[in-house]
Amino acid sequence: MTNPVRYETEGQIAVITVNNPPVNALGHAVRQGLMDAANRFAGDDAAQIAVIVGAGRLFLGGADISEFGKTPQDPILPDVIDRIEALEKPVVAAIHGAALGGGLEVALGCHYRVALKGAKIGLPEVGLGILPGAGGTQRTPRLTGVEDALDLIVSGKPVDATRAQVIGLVDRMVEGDDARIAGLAYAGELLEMGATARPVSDMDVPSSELDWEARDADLERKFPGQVAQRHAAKAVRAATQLPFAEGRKEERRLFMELMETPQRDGLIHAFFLERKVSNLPELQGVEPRPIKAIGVIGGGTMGSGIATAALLAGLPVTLVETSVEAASKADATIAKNLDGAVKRGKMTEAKRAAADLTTTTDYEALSEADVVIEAVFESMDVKHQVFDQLDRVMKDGAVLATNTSYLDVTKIAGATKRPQDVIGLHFFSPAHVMKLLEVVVPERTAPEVTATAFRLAKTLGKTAVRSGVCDGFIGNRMLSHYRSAADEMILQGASPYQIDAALERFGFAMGPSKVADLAGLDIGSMTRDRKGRDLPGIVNPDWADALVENGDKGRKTGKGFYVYGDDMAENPDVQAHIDAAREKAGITARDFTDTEIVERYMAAMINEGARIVDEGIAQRPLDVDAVKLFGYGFPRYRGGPMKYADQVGLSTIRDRITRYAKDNPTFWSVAPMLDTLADRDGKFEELNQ
Ligand code: T1G
Repeated sequence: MTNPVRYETEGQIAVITVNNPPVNALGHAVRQGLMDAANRFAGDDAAQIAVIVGAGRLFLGGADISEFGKTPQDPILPDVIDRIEALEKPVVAAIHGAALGGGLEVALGCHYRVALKGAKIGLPEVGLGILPGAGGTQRTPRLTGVEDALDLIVSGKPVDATRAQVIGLVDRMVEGDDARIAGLAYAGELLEMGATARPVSDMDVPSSELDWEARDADLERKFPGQVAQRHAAKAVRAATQLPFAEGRKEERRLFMELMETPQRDGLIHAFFLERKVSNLPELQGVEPRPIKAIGVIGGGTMGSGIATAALLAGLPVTLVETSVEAASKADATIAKNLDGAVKRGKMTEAKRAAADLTTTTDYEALSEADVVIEAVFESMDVKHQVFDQLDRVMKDGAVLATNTSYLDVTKIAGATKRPQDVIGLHFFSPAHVMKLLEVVVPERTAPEVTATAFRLAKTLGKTAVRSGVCDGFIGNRMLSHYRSAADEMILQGASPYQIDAALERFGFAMGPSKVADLAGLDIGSMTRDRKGRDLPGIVNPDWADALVENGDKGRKTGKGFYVYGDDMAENPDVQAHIDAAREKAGITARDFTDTEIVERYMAAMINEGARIVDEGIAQRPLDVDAVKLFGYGFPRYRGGPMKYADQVGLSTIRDRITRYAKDNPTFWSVAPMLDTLADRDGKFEELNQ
């Protein structure tokens, strides 16, 4: 293997270039290369100053995440950085693109830092469930002060070069597009000034009046159940209380603790699956069709949200409605969405002014669109009418997408003259905010059309997951199962509020009754799927129907499982409806522990997830994880339901299901794939490879 680190001299300046595409991650060969380069520079009498640069699009992207969980190989990064810092001749980091995590820590080990305008500089480790483990928590506060260091390290959010200079993280910010040139120029100046090595570890940590206990309590509230943020703050605290060498030891100790957590494992799984999920074997080498103009049919919440998403991405949109009034209403909704995006800093004023939206009642206006997405009423008849029109007006090769959330996309496609061009794009509400896009692929869809859908998702900043055609696709099909498990528990004695609270403590953004309130209780009762059929083995919950009969349909009417006023409160009517249902079913209520609630809910989710993979609806377990993480509020630090199952152990999950099946064998039958894997002590992860 060629050395990823090159050493050369230009006059009195040594240039050390890291070239390890795609992101110059600090894998073993790079660490060894940097160590060798530092030693060579130390003994190179011709060179008086060194510049470290990254080849390609960025400086250094950080530690090589794929090495985590394996035995660390010497030299470890902290030692490499110490070696650089201990050099007697000065070293300059010349940053372009990004300096992240261990990448920034290398720059902090250098004596001077110059960054090109626009470079992203930060310590994103907490997002991976760890903390900066190569001196970052000790050196950063010495340069920026305690508050700015905590901001960087605990939020994990990078700053741009301009801000990095303001807070003292870099010495200089320059315009330009060549880090090597910028580094050489700065090094030349430093040489002329007679600048010397200036180790950050020799600097004092500026004093701080911070109440560390209160800050820790804040973090516990802000990141409930998560450990990395609090550990990271503890490491910064150590920097303020201990000499550098001791602080570093404490940083290492906290870092190693985090490395062992399932949260680290879950977050790293999430990092890689976010990238792998759109990397489909079937699309290797398949060119997407061009996407220059978008059509949207329907200007309701969904259609307007989809149009907003496209406009935010700078695509021109033509939206078709059935009447002039409806079209102008869509216009207003979209304008409001875009203005909101400007306010929240998601769109610049200039881009807002350039947003190119046409609303019309004339299908002919779509003749130039490359992709059209219909978001009309969920009825097969209405969809057929829309697709008849689209068949007539759309140009050859245009992609015809339906945003249905449960209708049979194969049937919709089959009714057109061009089934190869038809695909499902299941957006989640609000469509301009939610990250998930389920790409529903019927059998006859052309590969370029699927590739185009994935390209579109990327353009819109969404995470696309491929789903086959089935009731509810991946996400809602699973949802009806774990909601049913919740209903079963309510019937047997748990309260909806205990269930919500237990699952929120587990990490879900919202418990199932809050979700049901948000979606609207009339949208399909808790135990029925979206077509109103009962799921096998589950008693129909009369309580949700009773609420709807009462006019309490959830958030939109101000009352459902909860009463929505200034504060949110439990709806006192609910218990009587549940009592009635229990009486009817002849059930004496029993107590549930929070643990049992979580276990049953997760078992239902995992079991159905396994079926979905087995049937090929999802191609890999990681696709199931992605759907739940990016569309259903599953806690990222648990990596997704299938990852969680691997952590718990598949035979444990199977044992639980077998136990629940004693009372309700129809609903709780073990998925064949789960059974097979559990038999041989396997993991879902094997199927992700
Ligand atoms: N290690 C290994 N692989 C990585 C990687 C990394 N750090 N970063 C990216 N990749 C892979 C990625 O999986 C993808 O692979 C390809 O590179 C391109 O990535 C001691 C503990 C740098 C901003 O958290 O944020 O340092 O899919 O599609 O959009 O304290 O990658 O092509 O096979 O994301 O241009 C801290 C993580 C590590 C940075 C570039 N560093 N990376 O974005 O490309 S922890 C991070 C990113 C640490 C020290 C510690 C982004 C990027 P494939 P991409 P991009």
